[in-house]
Amino acid sequence: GLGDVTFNSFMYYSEQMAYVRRVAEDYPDKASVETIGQSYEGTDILLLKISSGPSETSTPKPMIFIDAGIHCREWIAPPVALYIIQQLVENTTNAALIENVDWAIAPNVNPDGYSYTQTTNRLWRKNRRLAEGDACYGIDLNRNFGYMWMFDGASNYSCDQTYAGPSSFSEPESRAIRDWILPNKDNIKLYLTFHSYGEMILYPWGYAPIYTENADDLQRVGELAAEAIESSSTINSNYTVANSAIFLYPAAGASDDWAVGEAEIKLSYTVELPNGDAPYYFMIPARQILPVVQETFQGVQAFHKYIEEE
Ligand code: ING
Ligand code: ZN
Repeated sequence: GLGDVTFNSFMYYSEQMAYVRRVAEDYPDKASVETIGQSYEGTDILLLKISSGPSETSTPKPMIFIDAGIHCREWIAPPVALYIIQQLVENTTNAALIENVDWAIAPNVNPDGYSYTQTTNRLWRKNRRLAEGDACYGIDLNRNFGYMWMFDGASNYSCDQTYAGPSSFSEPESRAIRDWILPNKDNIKLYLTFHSYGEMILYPWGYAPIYTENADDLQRVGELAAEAIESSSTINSNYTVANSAIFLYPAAGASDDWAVGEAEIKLSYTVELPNGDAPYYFMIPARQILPVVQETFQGVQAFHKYIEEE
């Protein structure tokens, strides 16, 4: 029915958001929904805030921020975010996970693109805006964030998959993330953005093959999450934890770089979830949703454990 979540099939955007709204309605003492912006086509982008209540000390609770769906063809990412919501809010055996840590989860931040992948082009990556004077539709939201924008690994040509847009934060979808994080940045201790594919936990910098000063921490904490995923995996997942520019390729304007460089969130990762079997890499079959969301939640719990104990 309306407001149900399923991990046996891929949901429509409207169904995903109906679930988010239903959770907020059913659990008003620990979940609240916020509209963080509108997509270019005018669809609300929602975030679910999960909190068991205000801190009882003078320091506010640490917060974990999660987004998914920046790249709309990476269909496995929004279910991972929705499963985290379900487990944190609806599974009372997980009450400890929201006791001392707040969560902010935006499960699908590119609704226009997501709808387009369902109706027209399954492999669309970008958003769906045609910027003034451009030949082609779509800005790569993961090249549009405003830290070292266009430095490397991003295109200024609109028809390219990695088109960074006419300027940094030219897109309402990337602005929505920015504008929610900035006022909350002092509380946010971990930024996670879910993508696919490749089974990688990547950390900044992405704009150039340079390590941050806390790269050892990023590597170590990432490995804790990778181990938690792998040891619970029923699909033989095998994660690599690495600096994204060194291990993968340089790419400026990604959200994880911005989270560190501008929002000063020390721990920031792009999680590249598992793929479907060749040649359907982005087109992961629906039967793989449940094993992926379950094992990924183990990794999220490892991240949470580190944040709580820090
Ligand atoms: N991969 C990422 C991309 O945006 C990435 C890789 C991660 C680049 C972090 C830069 C920083 O290209 C996918 N699959 O989207
Ligand atoms: Zn991606």
